[in-house]
Amino acid sequence: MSLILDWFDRLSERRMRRVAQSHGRRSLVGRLGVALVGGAVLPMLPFDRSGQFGSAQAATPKPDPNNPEKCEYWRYCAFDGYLCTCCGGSLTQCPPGTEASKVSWVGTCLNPNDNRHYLVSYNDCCGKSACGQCICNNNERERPGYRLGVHNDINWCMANTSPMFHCTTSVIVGLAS
Ligand code: ABN
Repeated sequence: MSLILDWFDRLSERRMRRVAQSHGRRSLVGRLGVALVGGAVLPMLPFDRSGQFGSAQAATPKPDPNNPEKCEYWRYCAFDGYLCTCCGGSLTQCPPGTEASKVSWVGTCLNPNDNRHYLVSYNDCCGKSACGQCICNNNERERPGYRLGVHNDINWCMANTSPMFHCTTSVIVGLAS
């Protein structure tokens, strides 16, 4: 009988110690210590301050500034309309059946290939309904209507025989001074 009681005593003691270890004062102090040290060390660890995560950067390809069929093309910095390069025309030529607007607006765009600024004339192409392909709206140095020559948000076909707007070309006028 005493053997069984001894065994029961030891078992109870072991259990009680285990409970005391995980819920007692010492364990609380231990956990607090871990939290304090962790809180102090964590901000010292090196981390990416660039604002962009590596994986996100890898997943998003950089826009190509040299593709005239994309809105990111460098000459389109103050463009507003449909790219004529997507509408049967080119960077500088209106599509067949349309004619260049008699008036236009200008933008000043940085060419990343030679790091120089160029004056770009944006001419709407007139005479057909809206092309509807490759819409593009960039507004670098663009100004409201009271600075008409650098305002892009109106139909520049207004002075043509047909005021119908189709798409827009981007012609280099020269180096910006
Ligand atoms: N300059 C392009 C355009 C045409 C019609 C309406 C808004 C903008």
